[in-house]
Amino acid sequence: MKSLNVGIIGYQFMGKAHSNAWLQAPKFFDMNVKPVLKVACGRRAEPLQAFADNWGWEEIETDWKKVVARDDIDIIDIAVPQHLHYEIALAAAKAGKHIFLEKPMAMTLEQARKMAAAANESGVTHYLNHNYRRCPAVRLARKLIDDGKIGDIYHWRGAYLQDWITDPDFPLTWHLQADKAGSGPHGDLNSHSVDLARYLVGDIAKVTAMTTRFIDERPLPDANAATFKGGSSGAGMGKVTVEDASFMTVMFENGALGSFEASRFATGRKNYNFFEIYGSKGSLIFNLERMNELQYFSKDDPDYAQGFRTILATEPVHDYIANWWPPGHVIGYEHEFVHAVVDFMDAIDSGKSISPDFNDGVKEMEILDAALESAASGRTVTL
Ligand code: SOE
Repeated sequence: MKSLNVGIIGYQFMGKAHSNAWLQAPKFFDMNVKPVLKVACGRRAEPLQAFADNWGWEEIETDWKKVVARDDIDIIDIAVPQHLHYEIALAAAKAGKHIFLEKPMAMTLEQARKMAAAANESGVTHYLNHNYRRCPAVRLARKLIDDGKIGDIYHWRGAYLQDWITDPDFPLTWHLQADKAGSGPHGDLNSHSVDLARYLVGDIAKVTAMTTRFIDERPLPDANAATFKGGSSGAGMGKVTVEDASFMTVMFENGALGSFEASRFATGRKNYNFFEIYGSKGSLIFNLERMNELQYFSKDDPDYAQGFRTILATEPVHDYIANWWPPGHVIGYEHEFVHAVVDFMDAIDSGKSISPDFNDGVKEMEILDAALESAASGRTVTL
């Protein structure tokens, strides 16, 4: 059995989700090439060693450049905040390493374009981890669209809503600092919705957007503050330099009209990645908080029996499910990352590309940047 050595850079939330995926993938899926959890990389050796011990990474390293330079490393998994993506991805591409990159792709469109150029030129497999594309219920939505069951698509209504920073005492973590995150929920969450919309509806031609911020200053964070969890250092306050909410409307190239809402102030919404698609023959509704279900309305049903039905996408016929549990034994958020690892390793083995890749990431960044340009100018931006 061929194996490839993975070096992961980052050991917080995404480092854990990725480690679980590297571990579980060969346990549940037949893979021609298996990942080896070779080296984990992060700045602080003590928590990094605990992370490596917990997940089974063979070694630790505190200098990512040394990981990228190693001849025995085949894959670089970039699971750190986006301000570090550009430098690491360029170095990994130059070193001929396959790249598994967390979203959002980069801090700027210019960085994204250079990353894609380097990855394309180096011939490595490059993947941008929009995990929700690999949720079986989302794949079912794509199948219904491809099978013509939805017909011509008129509308996309997307929303990615969370509420983990509504407390003014939640600290100023890196997510709230433009020099670390680039933007707030726009880049963090709308990036997911834009990727799903591109996957299910198509590319976008025009964008209009507005953004706002509700809380301008927050307590400075302690060393343990991270995504969804905050601890204040007590060293005073700092300015929030990203938006707290971003709403945009788009015209797709195929004529459909779409709306996107991204907010971390949607009180009561925990990880509400939601979309509705309305077409000439049917409609679809997906809600990540009920991620095993897809609601489907079909005009093909007899007129006395039309209505939104809820399909439980946990049958062996649904993508990936046959490798997990019997029908109805639902799956979770982490399974999407396992599916991404399976498809990524298959792409490396077969030499085929995997979607979304860095080229998709550039298109996504063009849309996200156009939205911020529109929010600044008050005008619609044509891509
Ligand atoms: C925080 O908003 C976050 O962790 C995102 O960064 C992830 O991409 C999303 O899957 C869950 O929420």
